[in-house]
Amino acid sequence: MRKLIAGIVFFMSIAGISQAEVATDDYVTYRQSVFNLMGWHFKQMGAMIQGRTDYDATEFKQRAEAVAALAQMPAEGFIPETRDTQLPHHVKPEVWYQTERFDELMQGLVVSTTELAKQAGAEDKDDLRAAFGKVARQCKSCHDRYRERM
Ligand code: ASC
Repeated sequence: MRKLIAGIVFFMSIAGISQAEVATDDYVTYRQSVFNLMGWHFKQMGAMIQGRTDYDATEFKQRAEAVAALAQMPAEGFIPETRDTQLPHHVKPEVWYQTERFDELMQGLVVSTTELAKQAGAEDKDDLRAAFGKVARQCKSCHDRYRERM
C-alpha cells in the first residue's frame, strides 16, 4: 500500500498534476471555450425556434441540456488573476469589482437554462418560446454590462 501511494505521488509530481500548475491564461481559454460551446448549441436552438431550420424536439432537448450543464462552468474561469491577461478577450473591468452583480447574472443564467432544459422536449416549439427568450435576455443583460463590444 505504501509503495502504491508513493508511486501515485511520484506520478503526480512528474505529471505536474496540481491546482497550482494551471497557468492563469488557461482560465481565460477555459471560460472562452465554455461560452463558445454554449453559443454553438444556443444558436442552433434559436434557428429552430425562429423556423430557420426544422424543429426536432429530441435534438432541441439535447442542446438545451448541454447549455444548462455548460452554464454552470464559466464562473470557475473568472479568477481575478486573469484581469491583466494579454490574451484577446471581451471582459469589461467592471467584472472585477461588481462581483456580486456579476455572480447574480451568472446564477440567473444557470436558473434560466435549467428551466429551458426542463421544458425542452415539448412537441410544439411555440411552448418553448418564453423559456428560450428568457435565456436569450439573460445572455444579453450580462453582455450589455460586462462584455466589451467587438
Ligand atoms: C446567441 C449567442 C449569444 C446569445 C445572445 C442572446 O446565440 O451567441 O451570445 O445568443 O445574443 O441575446
